[in-house]
Amino acid sequence: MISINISPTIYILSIFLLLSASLTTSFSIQNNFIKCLSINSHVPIPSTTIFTPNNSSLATILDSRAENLRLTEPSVPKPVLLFTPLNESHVQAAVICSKKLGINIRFRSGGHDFEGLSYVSFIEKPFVVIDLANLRSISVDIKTETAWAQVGATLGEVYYSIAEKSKVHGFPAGFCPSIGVGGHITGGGYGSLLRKYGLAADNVVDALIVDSNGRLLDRKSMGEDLFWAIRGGGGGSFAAILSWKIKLVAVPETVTVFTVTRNQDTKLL
Ligand SMILES: Cc1cc2nc3c(=O)[nH]c(=O)nc-3n(C[C@H](O)[C@H](O)[C@H](O)COP(=O)(O)OP(=O)(O)OC[C@H]3O[C@@H](n4cnc5c(N)ncnc54)[C@H](O)[C@@H]3O)c2cc1C
Ligand SMILES: *[C@@H]1O[C@H](CO)[C@@H](O)[C@H](O)[C@H]1NC(C)=O
Ligand SMILES: *[C@@H]1O[C@H](CO)[C@@H](O)[C@H](O)[C@H]1NC(C)=O
Ligand SMILES: CC(=O)N[C@H]1CO[C@H](CO)[C@@H](O)[C@@H]1O
Repeated sequence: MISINISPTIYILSIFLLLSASLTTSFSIQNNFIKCLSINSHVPIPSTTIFTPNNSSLATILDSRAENLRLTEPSVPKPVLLFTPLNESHVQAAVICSKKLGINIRFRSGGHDFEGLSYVSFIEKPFVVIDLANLRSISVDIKTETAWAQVGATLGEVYYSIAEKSKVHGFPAGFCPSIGVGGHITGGGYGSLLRKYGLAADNVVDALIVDSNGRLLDRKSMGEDLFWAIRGGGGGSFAAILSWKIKLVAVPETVTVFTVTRNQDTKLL
């Protein structure tokens, strides 16, 4: 029998050293990422867009668009950094830096992912969350019956912007107004206009993306294969989407909405 005696002092000391080593590592990951961002972005990065565990507001902003509350529990892995880009160039820099530094990256648009894939990573650590909520402008052009919607816009904001310009145009997408157009269209997107017009992804005519090399591409420069894949292949799989160009569809000026509730005893005629 071999027995190893470790004195409590050494034991406590080594735990302390281990802990402080891992803290130092995570601080240096953050510092390296922040440094790398500023080197690789063409547009200055305001300090108000970067949140680390040093910022007391990290948890607030992280949880603010986390639709699945079970995934906001303290036991669930947290990002080492959350970045809220204001410009396309910021997203390009984030992709380049996460690749360069070997950090996992999660993109979040509306945060409605049921499994929290946009703000939690169970497999690879450390990870950063790129929250695209600030990229949410929408421009509707009734003449060409199209609109550009940045990914941080919600479905409700898209529907509202269209309705402001026309009472006879709409867009076939999901029911819940707080869903982000970013994640929604990457996975298809079905709603009440499904039967007549198909999925949201069927009604996309162009997109602006950042590919895994940090290049900013549109439909023409990405090519038809990638353009096909991003419309249904699932979020976070092929590229970071920055905005979608959507085709508006015709809707009647007046619609009637009603809910039929029925139970086992209701007779359907
Ligand atoms: C209450 C509720 C109601 C819903 N109703 C409907 C419905 O009526 N019809 C329907 O079809 N679906 C519905 N859904 C499902 C919803 O469409 C999907 O969960 C969708 O992926 C959410 O998009 P998001 O941007 O809000 O989510 P997020 O959580 O931000 O993202 C979802 C996924 O896409 C990735 N992603 C996000 N943004 C980008 C981006 N810019 N580029 C690349 N990848 C990105 C994320 O990393 C994640 O993997 C509903 C979900 C909820 C919670
Ligand atoms: C966070 O705070 C610690 C301790 O004050 C510091 O060493 C570290 O550099 C800070 N991290 C960042 C990213 O500024
Ligand atoms: C990003 O910055 C470029 C260059 O300054 C500018 O042309 C572009 O409009 C900006 N994009 C957004 C979304 O603000
Ligand atoms: C919003 C905010 O205060 N962000 C700061 C969080 O902390 C990092 C590093 O500690 C700063 O660079 C950010 O400016």
